[in-house]
Amino acid sequence: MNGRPVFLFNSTAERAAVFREAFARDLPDLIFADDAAAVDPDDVRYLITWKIPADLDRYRRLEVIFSIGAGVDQFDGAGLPAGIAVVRMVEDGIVRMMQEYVALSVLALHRDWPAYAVQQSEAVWRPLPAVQAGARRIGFLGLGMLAQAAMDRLAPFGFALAGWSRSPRTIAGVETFHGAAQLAGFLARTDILVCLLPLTAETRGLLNAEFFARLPQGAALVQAGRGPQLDTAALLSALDRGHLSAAVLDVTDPEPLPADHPLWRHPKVVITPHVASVTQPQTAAHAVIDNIRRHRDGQPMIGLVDRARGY
Ligand code: NDP
Ligand code: OXD
Repeated sequence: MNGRPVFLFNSTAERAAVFREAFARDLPDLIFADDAAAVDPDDVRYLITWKIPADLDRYRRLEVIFSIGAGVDQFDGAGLPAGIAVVRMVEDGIVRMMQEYVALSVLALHRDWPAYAVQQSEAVWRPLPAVQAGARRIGFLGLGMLAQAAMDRLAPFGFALAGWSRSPRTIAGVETFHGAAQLAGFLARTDILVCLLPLTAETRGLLNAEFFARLPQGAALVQAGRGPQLDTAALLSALDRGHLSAAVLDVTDPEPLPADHPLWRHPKVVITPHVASVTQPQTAAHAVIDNIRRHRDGQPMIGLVDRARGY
């Protein structure tokens, strides 16, 4: 132990280069390390990583684990020592990219893009009935950082916006629902459903056959939360019966999706490989440095995870 606290970085070399420079400039008293073997484990106070390393118990004086992403479901929260704070990534780059992805997907579904792609593959020139934005009801599962940011982008189009959360929320211009008792009412008024929920014991498998049955005929799905929230067989059945019209999936279970999976070739499904939103190192380094300063000053960190709640 040499006494100087270490910030241990466990992600790509490209991100490490950006973080190293920012830490040298803004937190010079911390040692920035991206090689775990080169530091004394007793000096490590902060760790940033996507997955928890198998040898975490080496770091007996670790105080904070930062997720390199916005989600923390990849950490086995239950297995972490109680005294360690867990912080998810809250940074402008993630927010901006999710705004783009959700706006792109909702507009594509609103304007029947998947159906026109099928028509194009069959050389069919046939206008479909157009619904005006004010008559299109968009519903968000989750009313957190990303959902609210995405709504900000969609609001100027005039869509009818609603969202469902665990606890009651009041958001200007948004019809809000919460809790299990209000889920059915929320789904019944939703034409395009956007899932931006964290993966927890409560949300795993939530999007199942019974859930889809509560959506109106012809509704569509954007799934940008986590793959295990979705019952894929139930989705395929709802699409094949025509109850759902289309789905845009950024997350699947498993990831990557196996080459022979029926989702890949389904004409009503658009798949992207978990790229809706990606941590941007410049803005992320700034956010982590700000949080370390907060932690040192005894201030609450932005994105601190409630470990009992799971997000
Ligand atoms: P937040 O923690 O800010 O918001 C989560 C929202 O989900 C809150 O509104 C919360 O309710 C709600 N929620 C949680 N559990 C339940 C439940 N059981 N029933 C109803 N509502 C619930 O998260 P973010 O917006 O930052 O991120 C959401 C998720 O997006 C991440 O956890 C991750 O899984 C996913 N993500 C996906 C990415 C991608 O590229 N596809 C990139 C980044 C994130 P309440 O308001 O009451 O707390
Ligand atoms: C994240 C993600 O959680 O990329 O940031 O899914």
